[in-house]
This record gives sequence, C-alpha cells and structure tokens, in this order.
Amino acid sequence: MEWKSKAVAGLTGLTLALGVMTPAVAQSAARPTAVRPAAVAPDISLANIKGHLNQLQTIAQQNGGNRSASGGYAASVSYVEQKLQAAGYTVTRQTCTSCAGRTQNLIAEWPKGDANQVLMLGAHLDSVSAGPGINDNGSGSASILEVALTLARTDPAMAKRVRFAWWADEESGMRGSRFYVSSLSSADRTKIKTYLNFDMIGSKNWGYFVYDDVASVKAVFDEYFTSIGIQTEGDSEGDGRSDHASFKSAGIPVGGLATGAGDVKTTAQQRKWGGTAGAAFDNCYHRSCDTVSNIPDAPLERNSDAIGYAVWKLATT
Ligand code: DPN
Ligand code: ZN
Repeated sequence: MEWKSKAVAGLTGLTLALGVMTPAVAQSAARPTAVRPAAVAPDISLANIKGHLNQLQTIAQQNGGNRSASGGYAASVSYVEQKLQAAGYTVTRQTCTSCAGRTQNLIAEWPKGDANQVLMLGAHLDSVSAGPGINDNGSGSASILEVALTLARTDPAMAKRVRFAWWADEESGMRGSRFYVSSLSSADRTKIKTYLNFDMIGSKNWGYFVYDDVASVKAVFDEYFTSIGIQTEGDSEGDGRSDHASFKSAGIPVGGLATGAGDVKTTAQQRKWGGTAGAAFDNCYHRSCDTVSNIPDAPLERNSDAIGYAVWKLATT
C-alpha cells in the first residue's frame, strides 16, 4: 500500500507548507484520487485470499486430509485454473513426468508488456501428505492467485510480461519447478529476468524474511516493508529448500518472501516482530494442524501487499 505512505508524505508536506491547516482538512486536501499514480499497486484483498485458503482446506478434507499427489493436489490445480480462466487468463497445464503421480504444473501469463522480459512468480501448490498445507503452501499459492486476479481486473499499462506458476511436487524435492526450468529452451530461460518465490508467508509466530540472493530484488521488497514500518531479515532457513533453487541453479536472478518454518524465533526477533521467542515460527509445519487456523491475518496481508508492490514496481510502466 504505497499509496498510503505517499498520502502520508503528501500530508506532511502540505501541513508544513500551510502551517495552520488542521490535520483533517489537510488530509482531505492531500488525497485527491485523481493524482494517484497509475503504477502504484492496488490493495491485494486479504478477504479474497482467505476465501482461496478456505477452498484449499475443503479440497484437502475431501481428499484424505491433504493436497499431495495422491490427495487433493489435482483438485487444487482445478480450483486455481478455474479462477484464472474466469478472469480471462489462458492457462497451461504442464505434466511433470518426473513428479510423484505425474502431477501438473499450472502456468498463466498476463499477455501484455514486452514478451522478451518476463517477471515470473511461483508458489508450490502441493502439500505434504501429513496435512492440508495451508501455510505451506496455500499461503503463497493463494496470494499469487489473488495478485494475478488483481492484475487482470485493474489492467495497468505493462512494461514486462508477468508469468505465474503453481508448482507440482515441491515437497519431494522441488521436482515440478525443476522440470519446468529444464523444459525451457535457453532463449526462453534468458527471457525470465527475475523469478520470485513465495513459500510459507503466513506463519503463526511470524518473522519477515526477504530472500537475499539478489540485493536489487531484495531492495524492492524492503522498500515496501520500510514504508509500513517493518524491519526484515535476509532468509537463511529457506536457502535451497524451495522452488527458487531450480531457477537459481539455471542462473536466473531470484527473490522471494517467507515468514519462517520450523526454526525457532530468537529473543532479538521477538523484540523486532512480537510473537513468542523460543518457539518455532510455525509449529504446525508439515503437520495435520497446518489448517486455516494456523494462519493469522497480519503476515498474510502484509506479504501479499508486498508481492503486489513488487509486481507493479517491476513490471508496470
Ligand atoms: N516450505 C518448506 C517446505 O516446502 O517444506 C521449505 C521452506 C522452509 C521454505 C523454510 C522456506 C523457508
Ligand atoms: Zn513449502
């Protein structure tokens, strides 16, 4: 929500310039929607993201309690696909022949902007067989779905192509994303300028971790978090453990967000972010209790808005 911080900056400037103006008057004068810049990201709806998470949980319940290849993975793909198609996306299913159960990756590209410069976003849509995988990784899946739907609805002027992926079979070794990357021609690989990964972005005892593989990409997310007064840390827990590794190995610049898995929050991190020191970021990681009750609003809201910020900043004009 960069718009808010701009409005606040505008308010400060106006108040300084006019001195005697009351804050209420200054505020209404400082918020003419007509001057809102086109490239500023809209709010990514938390309510809609929670709606997607509820659907993913229902899918798990109807398929043996999980969204793995032998459980609700295929139904999860159908859910995301149908939402994208209803928004006007052409969606591609890629059968991953090296994945457990030969499950499918789902790919959708917003068909505007320079086709030779692709910003790609991905999240794994499978869960472990122990549970429904709502934080891991319904959170990333639902958030990039809502960003995709928001992009289609608002239809901003695009500089780059934005391509979204929901990966099969991350949980047994990032096989879906690896299959995708290895299926690209070297020309198509070169077109992907940045890959952004979102895996576990709503942990109950959250931290704000930004992948630090590429400083210029990390800086975009940090710009957003700084604007809402949140301090971040580089991510180390997730290094090499999610789908960005498939892209990084191919020489593609990567970035992403995470709120922590089984690692334990330190006292210094508790001071920074609140929550419970000495406890895991997500004590339901890879367990049956990773349900919609395992996701608080705050990290989901802020991280999904951070994703929106990065997409608008990196890909719109
Ligand atoms: N999300 C974890 C998984 O899929 O098992 C891996 C991971 C852990 C990713 C910590 C990021 C941070
Ligand atoms: Zn995961």
